[in-house]
Amino acid sequence: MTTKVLPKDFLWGFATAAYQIEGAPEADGRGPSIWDKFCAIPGKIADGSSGAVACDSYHRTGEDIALLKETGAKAYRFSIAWSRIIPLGGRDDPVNPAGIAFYKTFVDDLLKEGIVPMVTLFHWDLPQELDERYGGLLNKEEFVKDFANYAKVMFEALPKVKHWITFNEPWCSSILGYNTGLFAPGHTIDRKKSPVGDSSKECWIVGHNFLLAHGTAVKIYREEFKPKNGGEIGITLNGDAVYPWDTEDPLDVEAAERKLEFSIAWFADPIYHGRYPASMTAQLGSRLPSWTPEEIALVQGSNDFYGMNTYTANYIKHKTGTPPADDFLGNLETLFENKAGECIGPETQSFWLRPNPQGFRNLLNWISKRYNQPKIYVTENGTSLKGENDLPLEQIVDDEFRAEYYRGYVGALAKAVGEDGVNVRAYMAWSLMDNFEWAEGYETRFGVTFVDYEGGQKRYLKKSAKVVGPLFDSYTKKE
Ligand code: GBH
Repeated sequence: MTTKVLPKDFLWGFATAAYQIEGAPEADGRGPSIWDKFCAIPGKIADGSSGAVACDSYHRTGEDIALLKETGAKAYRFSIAWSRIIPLGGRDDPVNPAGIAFYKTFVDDLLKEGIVPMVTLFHWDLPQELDERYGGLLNKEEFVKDFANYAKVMFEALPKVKHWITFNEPWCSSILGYNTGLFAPGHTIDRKKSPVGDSSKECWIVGHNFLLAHGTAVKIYREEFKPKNGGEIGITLNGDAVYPWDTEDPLDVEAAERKLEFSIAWFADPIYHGRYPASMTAQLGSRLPSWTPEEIALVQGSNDFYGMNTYTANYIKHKTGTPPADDFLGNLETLFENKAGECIGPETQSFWLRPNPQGFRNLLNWISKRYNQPKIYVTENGTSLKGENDLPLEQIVDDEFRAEYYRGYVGALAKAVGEDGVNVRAYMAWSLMDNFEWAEGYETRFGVTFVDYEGGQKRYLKKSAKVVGPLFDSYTKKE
């Protein structure tokens, strides 16, 4: 059997996000985002840091493109900072030409080097003004209209972009932003952590609003831009693989399925099937917003591709009894050991992440089956490495653990395509370079490039940067 299983035009490359790499929060008229505000609250970010400088990519686009060239990447997924484009965010607020010019030039520069841009419109950095003005993501009427306006401004500004992603991981903005409060804007029911928030309700409202905003932007793109520009648009959802804690216990088997429904199907079922999953309706009742016919008509069928972010796997153990009102997992526990005491994978720097390539293959199959074989773009996949930040440079750049992660995961992808028939057409490794890892600050590194934050943001390619390209080369058909 041939190992050349990926189509010739398979897109592979690396991903980043605006707030994690750009820095320059006040340059050229950028307005503040909810992450600028959140980082300034003591105790929210592990090392007390923020994205104020990060990788300084706003001033180093040339260096970043050179890095991409060195890796041989065919594509680059990056996100746009809404508050650079419309500093106050709203549809009646002024558009900032300097913000537009920055991304326009960047896209042109990428294309000049033969690198395909894949653009995320929203990677969590809502303009701060919208949060203050009307409650931001919680306000269905206003948020949907303002996002649609911003999306349209970008579609108009960047006609050469052919791959658009509306939202990155709405699960994270909804649950971490409005239930646990770990991410901006930090709402949670726990009054020790936040003066505002109702974890039993707000996250589900925000999730609903994301879907509507996505559907609305897609409608605009399809009606006004796709006919002339010929591009495509989708949403990126996060979700990790599952195994029942006890494969003999039907309740664990069911719980494992429920975990996927509460993370992935929450968003993907409305988009592909026109409804929320039954398990969520059953547990959440009227706390889960219901769809009006007009709303669901916007959302159903609104993906040209399925954007998939995935990193790890969990053993799932069911819980008994009525779940608490703030439960968002689906009345279950996520574990790294199963009943037999087997461990799912080696430790990394991220407490939530342990590599498990077989899980990736399983999850690709699950998505493919549940959503009738959509075209899948893996828009993020990667790992941190235990203790990496404390190593000397010569050991950091020799990141065999990360290289092995990519061998395992890309190998699993090739099997899913070649042996299981899953339709995967792109893969973006997370991340092109070490960057601001949100609530973890800079201690956790995900880059295939080391960024020397103390040494003027200089970049050094790690071993893993040189492994991804040859891997895809080995799996991709030449014609
Ligand atoms: C991605 O999310 C992000 O898109 C990217 O910006 C980020 O840098 C990258 O991961 C690496 O972290 O137990 O409440 O802390 C991945 C999905 C879901 C992974 C939430 C971390 C932590 C949940 N993330 N999860 S919590």
